[in-house]
Order: sequence, then structure tokens, then C-alpha cells
Amino acid sequence: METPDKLEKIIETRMKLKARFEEKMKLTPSVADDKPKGSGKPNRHGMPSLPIGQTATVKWPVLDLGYHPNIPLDKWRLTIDGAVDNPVKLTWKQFMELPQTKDTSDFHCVTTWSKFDMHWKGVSLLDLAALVHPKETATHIMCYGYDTYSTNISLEEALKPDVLLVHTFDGQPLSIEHGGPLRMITPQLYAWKGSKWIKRIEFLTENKLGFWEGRGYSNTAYPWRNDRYDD
Ligand SMILES: Nc1nc2c(c(=O)[nH]1)N[C@H]1C(S)=C(S)[C@@H](COP(=O)(O)O)O[C@H]1N2
Ligand SMILES: [Mo]
Repeated sequence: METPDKLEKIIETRMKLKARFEEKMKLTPSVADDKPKGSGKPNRHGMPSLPIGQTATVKWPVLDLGYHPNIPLDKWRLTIDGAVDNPVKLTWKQFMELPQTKDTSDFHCVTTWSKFDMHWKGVSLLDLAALVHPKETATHIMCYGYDTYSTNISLEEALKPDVLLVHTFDGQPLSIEHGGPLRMITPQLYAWKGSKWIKRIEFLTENKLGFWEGRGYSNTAYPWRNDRYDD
């Protein structure tokens, strides 16, 4: 699937998408708040590195619904559909042929731990969006996990450059307990917005509630606003 033409097309669509959401992104709390809540020196987005109510951890705790699906790579598929012009169902090989991004970012769990400087490698959601061409009417995505989990995110958050679908942590394949073979990460939102064992991304034309959002967790999940639960 990796012809130069196709790559050109991805790059062009990516730039258009980026431009379409750039203004909205600049206004999101995790980059725009002038009185963000937290402590420590500024992170790369100018926010205090430790958001309010969080404690730094060196270990990496495991948090999920208790079921760790084991998906062999030859059975693994990632479906991206909904309000898009070009829905896809990718095999592992096709996914790994997409442009790969490396990044180092922080991880903030709503249960009050934060882990700094995590080294990731994967494919950015922006590149995946460029592949499927979201319709003009798309506003949100719903991500689904192989364990029946789901979580919703607005496109101005989801298309930020640090939102990745990662298969590698610290140079090693992501372990099953942390969502391997592939999970999403959302460094500028609480970590429940990043589905482990991700299997489907559905583009939506209106917001819907995911697993925790339907159970009282915040729709927006801004760490520097202590935005954990709906009031
Ligand atoms: N599929 C799936 N993804 C999930 C969860 C889950 O239960 N299932 N839990 C979320 C929560 S609440 C958090 S804090 C992070 C935890 O990731 P970790 O277990 O790798 O620390 O994954 C998120 N993604
Ligand atoms: Mo969590």
C-alpha cells in the first residue's frame, strides 16, 4: 500500500486537517490556560509538569477493566470508519508501513499518578485521519478496545501531534498488560482517553459517551483543570 503517490496524498490531507483544527487546538486548555493548576517547571506545552492533585510515580501501574485480551498479530485488525470518505481495516503489516513517529511525553492517570518522560513509537492519529479523510461534519472520535472499552475525544484534542497509536515503549514491544500490541496515548488529557488494545476508531458527527464518560467521568478530562468527573 506504500506507493509514493499514496504518501503524497497522506501528507497533503494531513496538512489540510491540521490547518482545519489548528485554531481550535490553540484554544484548548492544555495549551491555552493562562492559570493552569499544578506544580513544577513548565512542560513543552507551558503547563506545570505535575498537574494538580497528581503524584509522580516511577513504576508504571496497570489500570483497566481486568480483562487483558491477547490478540495474535495475524488476527489483529484496526478498523477506522464512521464519518470518513475512505474507511479502512488495517492489518498489522499495513499499520506498520504507515509513517512512524517517535515521541517522549508524560502520562497522567485520573487515579492521581503521573509518569514522566515515557518514550513511545507509533503512528500519529493525525496520519491515520489523513488516511481515511474525515468528513467536514466530523467533530469527535470514539475509540474501542478489544476488551469492550470505549472512550470519546474531540477532534481538536485527538489530532494533536502527541496523540499516537503506540506499539513500542522504551524500545520494546508494548506489553499486553499496558495495551499491546497497540494502544492510544493522550498526553494532554487524562490517560483513560487512550484506549489500550485499540481495535476501532469511529469518526462521529456529534459527541457520544464512552465507557467511563457514561459513568460520570468528565467528557473533556483536562489534567490542569482538575477536570476528572462531571459535577
Ligand atoms: N481498552 C482499555 N483501555 C484503557 C482502559 C481499559 O480499561 N481498557 N483503562 C484506561 C485507564 S482508566 C487508564 S488510567 C489507562 C491506564 O493505562 P496503563 O494500564 O497502561 O497504565 O488506560 C486507559 N485505557
Ligand atoms: Mo485511569
